[in-house]
Amino acid sequence: MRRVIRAALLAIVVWPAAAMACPIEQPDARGDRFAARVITQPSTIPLNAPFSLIVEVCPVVGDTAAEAITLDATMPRHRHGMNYRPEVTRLDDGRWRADGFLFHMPGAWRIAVEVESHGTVDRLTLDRTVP
Ligand SMILES: [Cu+2]
Repeated sequence: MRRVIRAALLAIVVWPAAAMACPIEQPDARGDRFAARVITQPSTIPLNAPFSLIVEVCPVVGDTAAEAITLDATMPRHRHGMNYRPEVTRLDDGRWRADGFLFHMPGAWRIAVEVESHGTVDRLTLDRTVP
């Protein structure tokens, strides 16, 4: 009896990961193992004012779900990053919200999404320009 219950619990725990084939048709960023859709709030990134990101991540290889993500941004041409560290919170399976992004200069920025899964990190990047 106990074994049956354990098997049932395992099925419940494993099911969401197995069900997560990548639903993102046009990802904003793509790595070796994961793809992401990144929505900024507001949709136009403001200069020198905080904004948020909604990040949806799904596997493009296999069906291993993302366990955690780390977000950062840099200006590659200027070789510097942000002066603030965004706070990332998990919304539900495969979705995160990041608050406290702030781009203090106009120009080309690169947002990096590092996706952790089973002890590995997949790095995805997307470029955005702040007018
Ligand atoms: Cu700069």
